[in-house]
Parts: sequence; C-alpha cells; structure tokens
Amino acid sequence: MRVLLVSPNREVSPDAVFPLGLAALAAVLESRGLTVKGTDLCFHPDWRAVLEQDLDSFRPDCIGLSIRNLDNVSYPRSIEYLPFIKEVVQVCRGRSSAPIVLGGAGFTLLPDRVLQYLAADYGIIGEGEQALVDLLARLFPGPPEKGAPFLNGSGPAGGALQRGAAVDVNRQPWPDRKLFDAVFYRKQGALANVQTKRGCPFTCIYCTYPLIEGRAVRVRQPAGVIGEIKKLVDQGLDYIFFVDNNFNFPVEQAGELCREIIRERLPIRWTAYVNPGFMTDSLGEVMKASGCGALEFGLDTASAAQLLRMGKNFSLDQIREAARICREREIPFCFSLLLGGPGETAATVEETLAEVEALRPTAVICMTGIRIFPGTRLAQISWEEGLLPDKWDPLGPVFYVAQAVRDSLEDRLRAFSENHPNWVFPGLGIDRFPGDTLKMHQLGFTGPLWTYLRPKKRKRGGATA
Ligand code: B12
Ligand code: SF4
Repeated sequence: MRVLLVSPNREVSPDAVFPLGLAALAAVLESRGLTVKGTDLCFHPDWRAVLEQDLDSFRPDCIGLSIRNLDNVSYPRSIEYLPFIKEVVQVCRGRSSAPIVLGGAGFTLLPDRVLQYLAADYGIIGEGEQALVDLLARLFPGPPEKGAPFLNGSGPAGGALQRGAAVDVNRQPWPDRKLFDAVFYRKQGALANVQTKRGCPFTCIYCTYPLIEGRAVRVRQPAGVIGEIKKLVDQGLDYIFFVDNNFNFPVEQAGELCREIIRERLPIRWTAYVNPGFMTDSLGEVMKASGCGALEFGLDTASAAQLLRMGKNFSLDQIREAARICREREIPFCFSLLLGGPGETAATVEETLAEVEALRPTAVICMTGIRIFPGTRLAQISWEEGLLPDKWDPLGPVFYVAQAVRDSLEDRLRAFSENHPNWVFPGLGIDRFPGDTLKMHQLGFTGPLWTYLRPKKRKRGGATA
C-alpha cells in the first residue's frame, strides 16, 4: 500500500520548520512494511506542479496531510493558512481518488471545523503514530491489522474523527528524515527538531499545548535521544531545537540528558523553550556545558498579579533567578510575553515592561492579544465577559485583549519599541529582521535570529542612545 504524506506548511518565519510529525509517522508506516513518499511544499515556488507530479507518479492509496499551523496567532496582523491548504486539498482531489486523512497540531485544535472546511475524509486528533496505522488497517483490511477498530461514529462526516492514543515515546522508531530532506532545511537555517518528551501538566489559562499532547508527561530515555542526535550530527545537522513544551521539566531528566550530551561529547549547540520555575544553578551549568546556545522563557507577563491570573506556575522571584542563572553563564535568553490577558491594566503593563527591561534579556518577543481556542479557560472567560458571539466560529481567529488596555496597548508598545531594538512585536509588524528570515540565514546567521538582537547602548547618566 502506498501512502503519500504531504506537508503544506510554507511559513518560513521565524524559521522554516522541518515536518517532524510526518517524519515520525513515516518511520512507523515503513516499519509496518508500507511504501511511503513525502511531498514538501515549503520551498517550491511552483508547489502545484510538484504536488501534481507526485500524485501522478506515486499513485497513492491514501494521502496524509499535516496541518501544523491554522494561523500565526498574532494580533492584529493575523495570517491564516487554511485557505492555502484548501487549495492543496483541491489539487489532491483533482488528481487522485485516494482518501485524504488530516492530522497535526493545528488540526487537533479544531478538528471538526477543519475537517468540514477542507472537506477531507478522515481526521486524527492528537498523536498520529498508532491511530494512522489503525485507520489504514480499517480502510484497507488485510493481515495483520484486520478489523482494527477505527470509525467510532462519534464525529461528524460519518464518524471520521478519531483521537490518537498517547503512544509510548520510548517504543517509537526515530523519525525518518530522509523523506523531507532535512539537510536542505538546515541550509535554509532551520534548526534540527528533536522531541525529548510529550505532554504538559500545567494550566496556563490560554494554552493549547496540553490539548495537543495531553497532560501526562512522557519522557524519552536519554539513550534514544542521544542516538537520534548522533544521526543528525552525522548529516551535519548540529544545531538542535528541542521542541518540548518545557525542556527543563522535569528538571532531573533535563539534567540527565545534558549530562549524557556532555559525556558523549556531542558537537552540538541547542535551544529550547524553558520554564523559569524549574531553572536551577546546577541545571544552568550542565545546559551551558552541553552546548546550550539560547533559551526561550514563556513568561507571558512579569507582573505578579498577572502571573496568577494567567495561571502561570512560577513567581516573579523565579523569573529573576532564571535571568540571573542565564546572565552569569552567558547563555543568551529571550522572554516571550503575552500582553492584554484577563485583568491586564495599564499599570500591570508598565510593571511588566519595567521588570523585563531590568532583567536584561537578550531579546523579548512580545505578543499583544491572545488567540482564543475552544477547550481553554480563556475561552470560558471570554464567554463570561460576552466577548464571543453566540455562534462563535473558532476557525476565524478571535483574540482576547483586556478591556482596560484595548485602546491604549498598541500605542504604548509602539512608543516603547523605539528605544528597545531587542524587543520584537510580531503582531504589530515591529520586527528587527523585516521580511526575509531565509535570507538572514543564507547570509550565515545560525540559531534563533533573536540571539543577534542587541539592546540600545546606555549613555552615561542612564539615558539610552
Ligand atoms: C516547537 C514549536 C515551534 C518552534 C519549531 C522549531 C523547530 N525547528 O521545529 C518555532 C519557535 C520555530 C515555532 C514557530 C511557529 N509556531 Co510553533 N510550535 C512548536 C510546538 C511547541 C511543538 C511542535 C513540534 O515539533 N511537535 C512535535 C511533533 C512530533 O509533533 P506534531 O508535528 O504535532 O506531529 C504529531 C501529531 O500532530 C500528528 N500529526 C502531525 N501531522 C499529521 C498528519 C497526519 C495525516 C496524521 C494522521 C497525524 C499527524 O502525529 C504526529 C506524531 O504524533 C507546538 C505546540 C505543540 N505542543 O504541538 C507549536 C505550534 C505547532 N506552533 C504554532 C504556531 C502558530 C507557530 C507560528 C506560526 C508562530 C509565529 N507566529 O511565529 C510559527 C510557525 C513556524 C513555521 N515555519 O511553521 C501553533 C500551531 C497551531 C495554531 N494556533 O495555528 C502551535 C500548536 C502552538 C500554539 N500556539 O498553539 N513553533
Ligand atoms: S504555557 Fe507552557 S507551562 Fe503553561 S500550559 Fe502551556 S506548555 Fe504548559
């Protein structure tokens, strides 16, 4: 049986992202003896021709389409990706009668609406490894998976939606990166993505990550991660992005992995999302020694009251500690902010700006307004505040911006940005690398581009120059 796995993601900002989810599925399908081909639409100007050619020559029995991004979760400059993906589905329909199966992080957030909008045949919510095997066994019965249960009749489109089982992360084959030319991605500046765990147990009010990966944390054994990295290094892929929700939780396992990287003398640099609540001096030490080139902290806010209201599981003191640990070890670090959440006022915005500035991060990525997704506490709050229309269609992005700052936030941040060149405001179009991130990488900038930002120099007497 032939399965065509299509990655329609053409976004290259802030970086191009290698289709890791599809590579993971490919490895599983191949291990079951299926013939798999990957079609990547990211870099081809004539994507249509590439897709048509693969459909004609490969003649798939089934087409799997990965929907990573619905939109860029940025406000007010929102970009929606689904209209393009609809064109991709139409090209598939025009050239092939194979059933189309949807999956991916973006799909998982709004499965029934996306399935309906794209008029696809099936959709798998969450993890695809086992569920796709089960679906194929059901669609194309034959030994050994004959009769595997799939259609449970509960979703729309004839029960075509299925939640993928949380897989045992230590029993999966490593992603097959041959299918999508990981080396070419590297040349475009993409960092080699490696996942060391799945799941997040925390309860930040807006966050969708636990909806995508579940709340139970499933950590991979270091040996498997190290083996995967070695394979990447052999291909010249030596800058790793650990794509975990919180790389440093649980702290012990993060430390263990870093120590293994050191012990194996892996010649890599790496970056990750980290949580300020779990930074310790000893972890900072092994992070640095294992090649950590940059850390990104999902703060959201640096106002003590807002931290509580946003459901964050760390305190202002822990943020300060995390900044100190990075500064002392000269680890470039970035703070991500989400301003305008429930309870935000002009005063809490000022608290955050002042506090963050004082902690001297290498860079700040500041979002204004928070994309509302069903299933989150923020959606509930938005209902209660009457922000959502009666017939809310979550497909079109709606953003939460607290009433008290709705009219003032943008002007305040635009003024603030003038003296803060190392602060980026994607939703306001204030970005120090305007336009072409690919070109920046081709010019030799490696790693996250924010590591090249610099604060404004201070003049004597404290004024900025
Ligand atoms: C790490 C990360 C990043 C890193 C990636 C670094 C790198 N080099 O890989 C960076 C910082 C670059 C990034 C950027 C962006 N990201 Co991001 N990112 C993530 C994160 C945390 C992990 C993604 C990942 O690699 N997962 C691991 C792989 C193995 O899982 P997977 O791809 O989901 O695949 C599994 C399943 O989804 C499923 N599956 C996948 N495809 C298919 C296909 C079929 C047919 C089937 C059956 C199943 C299936 O099976 C796979 C295996 O189980 C997710 C959140 C999350 N927890 O998912 C957000 C997430 C994917 N990002 C998101 C967004 C929006 C973005 C940006 C647009 C943000 C921005 N404005 O810049 C950009 C887009 C970049 C781009 N070029 O596409 C959203 C997408 C959803 C949405 N709201 O639209 C997410 C879900 C976070 C969120 N806000 O909710 N991101
Ligand atoms: S923001 Fe981070 S810590 Fe909070 S729920 Fe999401 S992934 Fe977990």
